[in-house]
Amino acid sequence: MQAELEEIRKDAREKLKEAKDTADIERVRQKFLGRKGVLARQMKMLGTLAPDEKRAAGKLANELKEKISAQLSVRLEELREVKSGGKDGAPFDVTLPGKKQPVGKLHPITQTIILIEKIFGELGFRSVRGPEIETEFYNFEALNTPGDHPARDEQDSFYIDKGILLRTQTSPVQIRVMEREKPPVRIVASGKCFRRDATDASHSPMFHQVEGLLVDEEVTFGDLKGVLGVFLERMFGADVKTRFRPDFFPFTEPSADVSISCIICGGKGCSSCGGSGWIEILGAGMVDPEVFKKVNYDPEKYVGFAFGMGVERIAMLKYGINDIRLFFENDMRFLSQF
Ligand code: 2U9
Repeated sequence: MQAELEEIRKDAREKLKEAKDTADIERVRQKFLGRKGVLARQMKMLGTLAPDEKRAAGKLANELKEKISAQLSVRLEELREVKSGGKDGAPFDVTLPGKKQPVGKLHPITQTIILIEKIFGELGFRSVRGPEIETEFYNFEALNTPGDHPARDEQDSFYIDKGILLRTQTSPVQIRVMEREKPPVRIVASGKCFRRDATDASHSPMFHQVEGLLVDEEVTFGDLKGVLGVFLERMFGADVKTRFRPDFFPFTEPSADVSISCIICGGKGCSSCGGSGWIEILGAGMVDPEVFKKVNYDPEKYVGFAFGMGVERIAMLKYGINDIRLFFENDMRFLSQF
């Protein structure tokens, strides 16, 4: 009997070692400890033994039963740990170092547009968007740019069909708003614009603009200077000086080219500002009465000012970027810095 119990002990240990999952363990339990199992059979046979032998073998059989039962529990625990990956029963090992998840961000151009819109929002301007595919009427004619104007040259624009093109500026959005709404109007229109420019460090055939328009009664050039002065100070710092010089745009009269004192040298003159101490940053002017006529606004009653800026240029100056192409190459080493 002793020899048989020893055989059973070895066999149980072997089978438990081989067990791969809880189902295997249950099978081992049934085989050795079950009601019709190997040990139960041995217990039954005890009755056939002499009293002394019976006592000794009974003791051994009971000890073996407890031993196998304990080994079953240990093996079950081992298998649970392998499956869960951790000793504490969690679905993963909480002691392992975590994997860093890459967090998405807004593109620096989008961030810049949002910042510009926020500043003008605080000055009472509402943000508007419009179609990127436009008609010649909205993109040119309504903006006092007739068919023989140099800006209408097909070379400068991407035409989709006769009279249909990718917008070259965001101004058609303001025309659409004026057609829909009566003054007072106080809006900033932002988004993608397209021109047939060869790509280099400062040009891209796709770029972004933010343009503003304010129409009301008794608006002056002084109001325009005040609004742009506040914007440029908030964008580039309280120390920045602004300079307005005469310029020409078909849709504004008079028009101005607006510069800020160089943010690199403070106005002394350096390589960034070409030695002049000034950096051209946006264009502006009083809305040409011809534009008001196109949208049925009374040019005798209403006055307005408008301004426009290239977002890439603003972002390049603000963040010290020297090549516009960096914005559109989708290199994470560049983008993740913003
Ligand atoms: C309406 C009437 C007038 C928008 C204006 C500018 C001056 C200007 C350029 C800056 C750099 C375009 O991206 S850029 O090349 N823009 O200088 N834009 S006034 O004037 C308008 C707009 C809408 C109805």
